[in-house]
Amino acid sequence: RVRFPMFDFLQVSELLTAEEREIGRAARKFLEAECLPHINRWWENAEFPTHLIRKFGEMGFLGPTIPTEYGGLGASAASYGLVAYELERIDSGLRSFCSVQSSLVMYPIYAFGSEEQKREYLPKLATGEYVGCFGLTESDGGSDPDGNMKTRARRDGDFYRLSGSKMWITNGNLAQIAVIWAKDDEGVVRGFIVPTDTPGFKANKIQHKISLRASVTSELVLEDVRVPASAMLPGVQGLKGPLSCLTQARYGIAWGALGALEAVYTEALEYAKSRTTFGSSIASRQLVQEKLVRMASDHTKGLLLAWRLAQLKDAGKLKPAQVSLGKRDNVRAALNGARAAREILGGSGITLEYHSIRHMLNLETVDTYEGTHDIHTLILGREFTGENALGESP
Ligand code: TGC
Ligand code: FAD
Repeated sequence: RVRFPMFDFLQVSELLTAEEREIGRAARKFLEAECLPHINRWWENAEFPTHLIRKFGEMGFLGPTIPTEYGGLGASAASYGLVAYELERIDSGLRSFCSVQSSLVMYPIYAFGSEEQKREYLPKLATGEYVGCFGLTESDGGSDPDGNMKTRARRDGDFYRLSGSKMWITNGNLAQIAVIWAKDDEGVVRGFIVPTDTPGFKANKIQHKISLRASVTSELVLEDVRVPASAMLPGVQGLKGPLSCLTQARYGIAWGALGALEAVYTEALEYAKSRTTFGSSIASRQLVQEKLVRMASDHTKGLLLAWRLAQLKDAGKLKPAQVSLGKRDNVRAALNGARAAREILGGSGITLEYHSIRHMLNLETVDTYEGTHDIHTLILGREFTGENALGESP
């Protein structure tokens, strides 16, 4: 049996189907050829490889779980997870691009859109002809999207007029369409598909990031943006609309972070074996081995967790709090692993000759977006105790 080539101490690959392993293997081959040799330069220059968007579509990275009739692969949850894993093994920014497109733009259109919206947008998003972005967060505080949502959608005959602004929006300056969450005249959260060339819509690229540099992040400004009422997603209302999308993306991140952890573990292990101090390799030192064992152990447990989430997801039994556990713990394990790998690399670890510090800096964002580490702690605290320590939204 051909094993999927990820670091896999407990042979989780044996739990995958042949098709899932093949999807993972193909993704790794493509990304090692097309992205790995260039990623440090793209990151240093704050460039996203826009020339690869169509190829991501051809590879099935955009909406893999969306049914084939709408342009997706109709693939399993584990396949989607493995694609996220392989993308983030190269860079969290590449995974972010695909997470937003698949989970935050294609998913809400598929789950909550009209048949017309699905037919109009999903095939174009699947090929990469269209890029989408997802506007939930506002500048006053992303952790409480309901309490802090000032963007309004006012009904005007057969139209809505959207006014407000969104902050920290991945793909904002690349997008042809934005899924914008706004409160209607009754104060109910609704989702709108907004073409970004609509008059009054503006995207301003956020500069000077020292994390997720190979990803485009933007502020969106909506000044009386007029869209037909048919641009509204009819199938959902309230905060559970955007939060359901986040559950999809957080699930992918639980897998993706392990790709970054594999990358830094492998780099640190190879470096440790080849570096000699005081007459022998640093890999022979107990302090270095402790760091490597912690990384490998966290990866092993995280992979079992991610695989179990995939099973529950395909069975339709996955609960949001279970996804919070995967996102919270796997991302923090990867961030701690990247810090340890950077330390094992010594002075060399602070340069872009190696990959660990780039992963480490990226993972600071991943630990923050899609619900911060502490917000997921409080979601889990609420689940386990029945007590809400998040505080009430006004
Ligand atoms: P709460 O009362 O908990 O829930 C309101 C309604 O929503 C339902 N719900 C969920 N549904 C699906 N999935 C989830 N994860 C859900 N969580 C809650 C809930 O059942 C309820 O439904 P109903 O029918 O009773 O109305 O609302 P709350 O205001 O107390 O929520 C608090 C909290 C912390 C859970 C929530 O606001 C939260 O998750 N905050 C963090 C915000 C966040 O993660 N933002 C991410 C923005 S997007 C992003 O970061 C993209 S990065 C992309 C990339 O580049 O990869
Ligand atoms: P705040 O909510 O202001 O939180 C600040 C601190 O307070 C955090 O440490 C938090 O854990 C803590 N805190 C907050 N509330 C509590 C509480 N009740 N108890 C204890 N501690 C608390 N958003 C989108 O909508 N779409 C995107 O595409 C997108 N992409 C992003 C890309 C990047 C690079 C970044 C950095 C962010 C992106 N985000 C996006 C926004 C992201 O989801 C938010 O940054 C995140 O939800 C946190 O919101 P905040 O930054 O406003 O921090």
